[in-house]
Amino acid sequence: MKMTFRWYGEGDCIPLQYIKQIPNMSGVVTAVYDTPVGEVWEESKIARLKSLCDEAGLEMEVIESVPVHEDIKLGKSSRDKLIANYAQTIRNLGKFGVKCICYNFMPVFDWFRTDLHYVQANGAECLAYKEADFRKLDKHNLRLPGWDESYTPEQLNGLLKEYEGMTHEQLFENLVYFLKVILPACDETGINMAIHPDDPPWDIFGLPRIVGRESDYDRLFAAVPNKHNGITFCTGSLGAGRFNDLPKMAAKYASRIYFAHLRQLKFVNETDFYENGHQTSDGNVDIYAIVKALVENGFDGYVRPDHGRNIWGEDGKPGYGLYDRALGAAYLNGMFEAVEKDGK
Ligand code: DNO
Repeated sequence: MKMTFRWYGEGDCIPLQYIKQIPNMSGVVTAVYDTPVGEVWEESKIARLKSLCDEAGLEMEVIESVPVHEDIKLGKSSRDKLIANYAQTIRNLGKFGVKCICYNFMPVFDWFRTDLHYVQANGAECLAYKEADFRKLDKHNLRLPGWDESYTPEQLNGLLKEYEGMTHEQLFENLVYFLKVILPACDETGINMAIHPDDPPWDIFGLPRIVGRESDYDRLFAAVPNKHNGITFCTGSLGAGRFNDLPKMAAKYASRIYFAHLRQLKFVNETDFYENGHQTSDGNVDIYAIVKALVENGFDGYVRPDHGRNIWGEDGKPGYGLYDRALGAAYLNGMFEAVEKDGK
């Protein structure tokens, strides 16, 4: 495995040098952030990012994310041009040594939590989900914590309207259509696509979600068997669904898992949870069993510590501060070393 760390480009307040100082850190997971969704990422922008990483002694082999335009998810006639642009971005990234692209196919919203500043008894701050707070939200007048606030309320309402009546089957067909058109660019460049699960892995605000459980992956790989069609195995997203058996899924799909987001969550009742330190004993996600399942089944992809808490007085981007993610990386490094050595 290669340990990596998410870095939000030049706007990130965490310097690359600090990331490099974390033991066993091979590279960063980053993106071009100033190109509108749907347009081709220019080579000059990718080159700039790459040279910053090179200077810091870090690889740039994983991109998270190249976002998918809503028209592609909606299956509109404008999608062909947008998908061609996406394929061109893949080709451009391939020229700079990128090996894996993380993306998602969630309509309108990306990951979702109801609280970005949940304070734990020990004073640490983290992200949390509370069903009762979720139910209070009015989808037409949303002020959601964390997600991209680039939509005006009018745009958001317009978009939600366009999705009205969209079924899971249609959304799935639109995903398959998208993959079939871009995969030749992956065959050429060797880049693996790694779809991020829906977070949380169920429909929200009446929008269909199609990547959140074992049967979804079975269906996806049956429809698109190409080996470049792979997974970002996000334990926090999949783990929010109590119906998912994560070690089983990790074992079953290990050869398709190109990227693992390892994070912890702790349920406080049937539906509500908060995110916690990475350690298995800190929550409901059995990190040890997942790492073991991955390693024993030949996983050889990228790993990153995911959502950390804000600790030690840090006021970092929620989920993405330095300290707790660095602790997570150290824990995961030890876990992989032990499990890998045991297997030899
Ligand atoms: C949350 C992240 C996601 C992820 C995208 C991938 O912290 O894991 O936002 O980057 O869903 O496209």
